[in-house]
Order: sequence, then C-alpha cells, then structure tokens
Amino acid sequence: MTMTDLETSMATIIAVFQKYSEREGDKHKLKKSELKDLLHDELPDLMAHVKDQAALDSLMESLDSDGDAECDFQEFMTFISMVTVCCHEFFEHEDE
Ligand SMILES: [Ca+2]
Ligand SMILES: [Ca+2]
Repeated sequence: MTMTDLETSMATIIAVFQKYSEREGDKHKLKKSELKDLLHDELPDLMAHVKDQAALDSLMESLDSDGDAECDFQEFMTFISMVTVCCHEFFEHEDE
C-alpha cells in the first residue's frame, strides 16, 4: 500500500518529533534542549529569528500549554500548524 503525499507528510512530522523527543528524559516529550536541536536542524530559517536564549525561552513558554516545561506532541502540532499557516499566508500573498 502506498501512502499519499498527505499521509507521508503526517508520518514525517511524527518521525521528526520522535527523533528528537527520544534523545533525553521523557521519550514522548521535547525538553527545551531537544526542541532547540529540532528547530536548529529542521527549521533553520525559522531558527534564524530565534537567535537568543530569551527568544527560545518565550517560544517554549508559549508552546507549553500544560505548563510541564516540556513540549509534547500535541503542543508540537499546535506549533507546526501555526508555522504552516504562516507559510501558507506568505505564499498566498506571493500570488497577488
Ligand atoms: Ca525527551
Ligand atoms: Ca507541555
């Protein structure tokens, strides 16, 4: 059975999350250092805007809706959809 583009994309997002979340501590959550590595390696353009520790701290704080100081998959997905919507808006305006 072949996966559709969308199915592949969803599987990729899960795989990327796990690749970083499994590194330390809780395997199903990203601690701040794991989140930082993920952003650095997987979203380098975005990371260019998160230059200092304070910016990373406030990003982590805004993602961490349940307040356990880690980013779980649901919180990560909120972030990914936010970034994806921003990208989409960018491309929408490109066409105008
Ligand atoms: Ca972890
Ligand atoms: Ca959390």
